[in-house]
Amino acid sequence: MVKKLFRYQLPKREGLILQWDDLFGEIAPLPGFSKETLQEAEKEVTEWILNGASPSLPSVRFGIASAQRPLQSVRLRLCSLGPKPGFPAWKLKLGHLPLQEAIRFAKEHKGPHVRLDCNRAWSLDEALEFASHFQPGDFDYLEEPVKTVPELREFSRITRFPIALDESIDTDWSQIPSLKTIVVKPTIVGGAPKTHLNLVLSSAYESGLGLLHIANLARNRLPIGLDTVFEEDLLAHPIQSSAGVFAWNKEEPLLNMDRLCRVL
Ligand code: OSB
Ligand code: MG
Repeated sequence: MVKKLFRYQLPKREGLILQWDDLFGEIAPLPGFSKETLQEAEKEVTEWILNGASPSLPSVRFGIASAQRPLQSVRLRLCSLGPKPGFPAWKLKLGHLPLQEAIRFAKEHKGPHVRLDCNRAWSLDEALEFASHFQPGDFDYLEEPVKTVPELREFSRITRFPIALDESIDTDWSQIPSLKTIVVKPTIVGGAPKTHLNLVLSSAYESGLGLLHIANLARNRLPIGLDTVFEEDLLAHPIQSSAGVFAWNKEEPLLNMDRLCRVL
């Protein structure tokens, strides 16, 4: 049982690659979203390799589980980041826009295939003002409109807008009456939970290796949130993500090993 640890640095991302015999997993906490830092993750996976200490950090649990699963070829419906013709679903990021611009942008692109994401940017009043311009059926769902869970419960109760949880996944789901979808980032939460609600798997800007492991976890036909493929990547055979499809054919070798720097 050979275990090796590598570091990678891409123009827009850094992380760790764990090799276990001939399988690979990615450990790449995302600053601002993960509770752990890359340094903490490296320390924990190193202790797991050297002493078998059981891992607790989400990114480390996802990476170790990944390094025990052979990757399969995938072909999945893909949700685009931004309005892109031909994709079966669109994610529109609203949180960085002034409220009136967010309303204008959402009016321009409304439709049952449109997922809105605010990343908890709004106050309850701002979210209610936004909702007053729309009907609950105008979009697939609204992800994380407000800053706190009590505000989210109020927003859901008042507007009945279909809601998706992402950052607030650890709350009591039964408190959100119009909850429709759970967005799961395996790097952030450690794996994919079981639920009867709609489960949408999503990237935390992993390299292609992490994206493929997430794609391999998909168990439904909902367009997957993996429209974050880097131009410069670790995969020897790139992911084809165009025309609304995320596709990859299993071929050796898996990785460009010269992009990795061994640390253990
Ligand atoms: O807000 O859901 C987010 C990626 C990294 C960090 C946060 C988010 C995202 C994405 C990924 O939106 C793409 C997607 O989920 O469709
Ligand atoms: Mg989100």
